[in-house]
Amino acid sequence: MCPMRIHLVYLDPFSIYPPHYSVGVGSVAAVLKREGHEVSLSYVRNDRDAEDFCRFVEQTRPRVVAFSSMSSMFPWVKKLAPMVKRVAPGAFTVCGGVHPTLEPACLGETDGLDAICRGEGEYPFLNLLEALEKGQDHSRTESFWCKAQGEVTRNPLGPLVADLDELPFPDREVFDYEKICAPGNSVRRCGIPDKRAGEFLFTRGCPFDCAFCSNRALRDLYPGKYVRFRSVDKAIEELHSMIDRYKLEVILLHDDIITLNKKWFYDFFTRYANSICLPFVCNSRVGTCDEDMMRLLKEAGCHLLVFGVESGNDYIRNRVLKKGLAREKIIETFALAHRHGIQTLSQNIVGIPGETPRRFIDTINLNADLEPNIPCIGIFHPYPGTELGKLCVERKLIKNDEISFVERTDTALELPGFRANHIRYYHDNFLHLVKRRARGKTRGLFSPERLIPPYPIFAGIIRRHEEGQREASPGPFGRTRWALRAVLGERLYARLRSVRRKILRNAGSDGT
Ligand code: B12
Ligand code: SF4
Repeated sequence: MCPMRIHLVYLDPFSIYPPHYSVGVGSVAAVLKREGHEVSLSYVRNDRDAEDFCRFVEQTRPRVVAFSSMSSMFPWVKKLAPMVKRVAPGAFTVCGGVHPTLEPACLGETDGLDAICRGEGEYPFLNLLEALEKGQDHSRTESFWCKAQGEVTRNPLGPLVADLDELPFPDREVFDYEKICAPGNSVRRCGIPDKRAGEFLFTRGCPFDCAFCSNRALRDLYPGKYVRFRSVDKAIEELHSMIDRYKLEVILLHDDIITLNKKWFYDFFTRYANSICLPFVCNSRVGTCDEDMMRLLKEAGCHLLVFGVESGNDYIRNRVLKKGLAREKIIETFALAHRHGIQTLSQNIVGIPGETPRRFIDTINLNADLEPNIPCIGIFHPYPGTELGKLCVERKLIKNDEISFVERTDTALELPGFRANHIRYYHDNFLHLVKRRARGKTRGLFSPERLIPPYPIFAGIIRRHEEGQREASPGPFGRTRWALRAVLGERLYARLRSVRRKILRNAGSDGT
């Protein structure tokens, strides 16, 4: 095949993350490069990047402009695809990634977009390029939906890559990886931000059925074996070569559940402990990691272990989210990690369909019991194709269907039992509420239960009071001063003090 010029676009507008790497895009780039294609990439975070990208396309005229998009980024594909057609009318435009995979109808709604790729894109994309290059009918390529004169041709999904080892290592150069792995630029708040960190992913797919997660929806698309692993040999080889090349000091393992397959786990981490032993961060799942595994994780250098707790309310966690986790097992697993000296991060969600403030208090309480080193929270988002995403559409709970950058930091739903401003309140104050509950403050005016509506309107006051109390000088006067400051707010309090000072000055005291 003749080499073609392909320009990839990684969309990351308004992201909460610093610039990062995508293993999926890197893998597509590596396969294209192996076939001799010339591959470049624009990393688009804002309007200025978008302008630079358009200028680049106008000047270099690539044969194909290929976007990668999750759901929240798709509005940017809608914005950029017509711009590409304006500056380089001959370019073929295509989009792959989770969003077009689970919401393929987006092709018909997007001007200037010629095709979408559903599912794994490495080999299907090569097939499409071959058809384009030979002038054949590309619209029949497996895994693609193609659009011409408003007509959409829908093709079935091609097979999954059965043996991940046949794929080259994901390409990092195309992403300017030197910059991405630089100290201070770590995607996870893993507590070691001043080191050079590298991201890896050795497995694909997850066998669990969580109703909020795209993984389950992706698995449903493919019959047969969906969960696959790279061989331990290849995984270790990739680690060694990237550690040498980029002088990595911390490893971020993005695999959904690194403890999923015991045999793979023991092989991999025994070799990791013996030959690499750099501190690493990884994801696990409660119920897949026993005492021996925890010991090996520690020996190998595990710095932070991430678990999805999602909700402390049993009904929400197991009936709505279908997480399938017993409360006792969660507590046991966190305690086990802490006993082995491994730090933990708990991932939680607020604003779930069926949730109420009262139910959410259980999440605060459970996190206080777990004492994770990092309690994290995101606002529920109804991702397309997921069980809960579909339920939200059916029940007309979605008030903001243009998914935007506020995803996970604001709610897209209108829930009957949980007002949007309360969801935001609990999201913004989660850490504080968990810490307070963990300090044993279970009663009194400022206990989390008290914050059930309408109390969140006092959130600012309560928070100021809490923070102030810690700094307050002991004794009843110190506390009263802080309580006053909390209730009045900084400005009014300062004014009151200056008036008091004036009065005292007039009376001959220094007024401190
Ligand atoms: C690692 C990871 C991250 C990392 C790295 C991001 C990345 N782009 O890889 C970090 C932590 C930075 C991250 C951030 C976010 N993530 Co994330 N992440 C994942 C995770 C766990 C693995 C992704 C992965 O590497 N998969 C394996 C690779 C091989 O698959 P892939 O990336 O989909 O790529 C393949 C195909 O999609 C396709 N393809 C992809 N692009 C293209 C382009 C073309 C042209 C073609 C032809 C094909 C193609 O071919 C690839 C190779 O086979 C997934 C869950 C999962 N298991 O998939 C969630 C997941 C993808 N993330 C998700 C979300 C929501 C986010 C955030 C939006 C969260 C937030 N609010 O900040 C951000 C968005 C960042 C961004 N700009 O895209 C959701 C997406 C749901 C959705 N429908 O949009 C997922 C599915 C998790 C979930 N909740 O269900 N994430
Ligand atoms: S939330 Fe975790 S365990 Fe559940 S399906 Fe998604 S990746 Fe698997």
